[in-house]
Amino acid sequence: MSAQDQEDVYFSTNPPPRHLEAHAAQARAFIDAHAAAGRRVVLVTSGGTTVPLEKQTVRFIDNFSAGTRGATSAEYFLEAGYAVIFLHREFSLTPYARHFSHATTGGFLDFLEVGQGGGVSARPDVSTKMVEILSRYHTARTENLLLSIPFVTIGDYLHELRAISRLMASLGPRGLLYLAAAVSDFFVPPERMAEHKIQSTDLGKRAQEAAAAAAGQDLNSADSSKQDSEEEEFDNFDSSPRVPRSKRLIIDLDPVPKLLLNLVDGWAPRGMVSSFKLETDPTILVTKARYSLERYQHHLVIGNLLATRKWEVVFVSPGREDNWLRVKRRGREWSEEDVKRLRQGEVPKEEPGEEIERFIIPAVKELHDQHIKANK
Ligand code: PAZ
Repeated sequence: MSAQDQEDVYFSTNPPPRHLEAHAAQARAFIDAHAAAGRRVVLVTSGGTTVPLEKQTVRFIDNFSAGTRGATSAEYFLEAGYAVIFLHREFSLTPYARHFSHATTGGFLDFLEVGQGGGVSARPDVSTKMVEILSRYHTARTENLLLSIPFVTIGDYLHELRAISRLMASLGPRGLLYLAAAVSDFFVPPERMAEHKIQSTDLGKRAQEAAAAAAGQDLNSADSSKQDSEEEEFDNFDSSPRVPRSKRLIIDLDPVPKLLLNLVDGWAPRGMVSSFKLETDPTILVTKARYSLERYQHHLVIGNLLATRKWEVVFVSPGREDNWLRVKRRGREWSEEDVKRLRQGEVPKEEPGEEIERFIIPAVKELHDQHIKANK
C-alpha cells in the first residue's frame, strides 16, 4: 500500500478528536499572525500517547513520557525568538508551570502560603524564582507567543499533527517541526475495539452477551474480552501458573502507520522537520537514528537513550558528522572514561548540572538558519 493510501485508510477509519476543528482554527490564527510579523513558528510535540482498549475507555496502554523534553524545549524556543505551538499530552508537563507543578520537593500548593492580610503569596524561598518564571510566562501569553493544544490518544495526536502540520506549510522554510512526543507504535484498530469495559469475570461476560442477544446483536467478535468457550483450554506457553485462556486478556495490536514520510512530503513540505529517536540499547541508537533519517528524508534526528536522555543526545543529520551534545557535571569535568560510560547508558549518580535543552535548542536553531537560507 502506498504512503498516501495508508494515510487515507488510517484517517478515514479512526475518528478525529472532538475539538479538532476548534484547535485547527486556533492554530491557523496563530500561524497567520506570526507569519505576518515575519516570526518563525515551531510546532513542539510533547508527552506520551495513550492506546485505548475500549471505545468507552476505561483501560488504555500508556508510556513513560512526562513531557519534560517538550515543555523544556518550548521555553528555550520562546527564549530564542520563536512562536511556539505546544501540542502536548493533556496533563503532562507544560512550559513554565513545570517548574512548580511536578517538583520533587512538593506539590504546587507547597510553594504558596497565606499572607498576613489573608491573601496568597509565594513562599519567600521560592518567590524570586516564581516572579522570574511568572514574568516569562506572562510575556509569552500576552504577546501571543505560546499556543497550547492538548491530545490524549494516539488517534487524537495523529489527527492534530496532520491538521497543524498542514497549516504550518504556509510558513515555508520558516516553519519548524520538532517532534519530541513519545508516540505509540501499536494500537487497537476501531473494528477490533470493544465498545464497553472489558469484563474480567464470567458473570460480566455472560451479562454482556445476554444484553447483546436481547438487543438482537452479535457481540463484537473482535472484543478481546470475549473468548470462545469451545476453545476453553490451558494453553500456557511457559511454566507460569496455569490460567485458562478465557480468564486472560489477550491484546492484539496493529502497527501504527508511519506517517513521517507523509508529513515530510505532503503536509509541511518546505518546513524543517526534526524528530527524536529513543532507544534503550546504546549499541543501536545511532544506526536507528540514521535509518530513520534515510527512510523519511527529513532534516534532523536527535537520538537519545532512555536512561541518559537528560545528560546527552546525538544530532544525526544529512551530510554532517554525528554531533553529541552533553551537559556539564556538577563540580567536575567529564573524563574520557565518564563519557564512555555515559554513552553505554550508565547514569551518573548526581542530577545533571543544567538542562540539556539549553544546548539542543540553539543547535537546532542553527540548522534551521541553514535550512531557511538554503530554501529561500
Ligand atoms: O518526556 P520525557 O522528557 O520524559 O522524554 C522525552 C523523550 C525521550 C520521549 C523524547 O526525547 C523522545 O525521544 N521522543 C521520541 C520517542 C520515540 O522514539 O518515539
